[in-house]
Amino acid sequence: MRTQVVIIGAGPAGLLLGAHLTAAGIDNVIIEKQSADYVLGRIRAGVLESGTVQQLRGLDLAGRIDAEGLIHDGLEIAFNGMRRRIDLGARTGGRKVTVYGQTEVTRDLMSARNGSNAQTIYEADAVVPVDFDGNYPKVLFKKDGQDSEIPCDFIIGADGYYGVCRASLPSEAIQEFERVFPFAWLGVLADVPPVSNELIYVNHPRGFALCSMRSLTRSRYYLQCAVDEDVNAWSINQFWDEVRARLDAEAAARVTTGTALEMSVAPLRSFVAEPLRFGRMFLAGDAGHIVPPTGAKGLNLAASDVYYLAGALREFYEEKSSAGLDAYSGKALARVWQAVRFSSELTALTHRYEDASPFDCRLQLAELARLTDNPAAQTAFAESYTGAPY
Ligand code: FAS
Ligand code: PHB
Repeated sequence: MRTQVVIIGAGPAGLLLGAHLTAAGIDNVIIEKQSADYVLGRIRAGVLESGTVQQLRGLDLAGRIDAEGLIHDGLEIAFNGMRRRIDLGARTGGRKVTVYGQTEVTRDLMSARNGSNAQTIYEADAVVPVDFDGNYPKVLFKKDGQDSEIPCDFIIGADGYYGVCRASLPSEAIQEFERVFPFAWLGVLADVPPVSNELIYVNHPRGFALCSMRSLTRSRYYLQCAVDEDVNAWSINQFWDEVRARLDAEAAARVTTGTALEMSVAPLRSFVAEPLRFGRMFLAGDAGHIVPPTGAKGLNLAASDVYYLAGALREFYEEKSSAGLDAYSGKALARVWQAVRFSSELTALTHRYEDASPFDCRLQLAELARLTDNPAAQTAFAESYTGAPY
């Protein structure tokens, strides 16, 4: 079997790129180490930038988003016992975000791919990209115990932070930048109505909290916790009590409790690998960068990487030009670093640090007051949160 592009990883980055390439008539195979059900079982992002939605719409894959997604043109930031709204639409000339779970995006992309003749190999073992520094790359893997290989023109590493592609590189070929935050997020997904019709980001002396949602009947909550928090040490009632403890009285009174569909701890880190291209192998999405989820950027960065890469591959095959491929890494990284900056800033502003002095805490509150009072600060925040145009 030979193909033009092998994509390693069937998460949102891999599936979205596969959809673009299939639509452009570029032959591609996706190789995934887990099962499709396992990939769908991961509960992750919830907020889509308009660029991400527009890509799906351009691929005729936005039917469910248009029917079920929630358009948000504002959010609230709670601190010092009050809640202040930032009008995202008013500050950006109408840019909004769509609340629609990553799981549903993945489901829509998987369903479209299943309906096409594009091949996806799930539960592949020992996946290894080789010879990508030459002109004849290929991907080796085992399937049902059988050794296989797929020669191709290009390999795309869409295999996430713990994937094999970045790990296959010689250390001298890549520079890594990382900041691990001294806390994590304890997340709960529950079939209860959200506490508000918009997201609430909370800076509280007990720690950060985020009140989000997947629909008007399904909520997603996060609490700042220790990096080594034991998720099994929490009962769902203790979780709801802590959510209410970190909200103002009016919001706390509106929290609807229920059983957890999912409860998990996610670490927070910023990570960037440079460059994102190695001969005929390219990294996209979490394989190349990680942001703390505070800014709701992880999934959206995967989408912008894919947008650039899909355009470059179309240009290569249709116009025989490598200009887009040569420019990909620089272009993607410029956007990545802006998202890292914004996500790191918002994390520092909304989370409580054990070693913070009373002075530091007052400074945080002063910055939050400026952010929610000052039109220029609100505009800068809203432009970053809704996502700059590609
Ligand atoms: P993914 O990690 O989603 O997908 C990579 C795929 O590659 C996986 O299916 C994996 O099984 C596969 N793979 C790995 N190694 C392989 C190998 N050797 N061979 C073949 N396949 C291989 N972002 C937000 O915006 N908001 C959030 O709240 C949020 N919460 C998150 C919580 C957690 C626990 C994590 C880990 C991430 C979270 N993110 C969040 C970020 C997340 O949404 C990512 O940005 C998004 O999944 C990126 O998609 P991919 O780049 O496709 O990577
Ligand atoms: C989510 O709903 O999972 C979510 C929303 C906003 C964030 C992070 C996560 O900043």
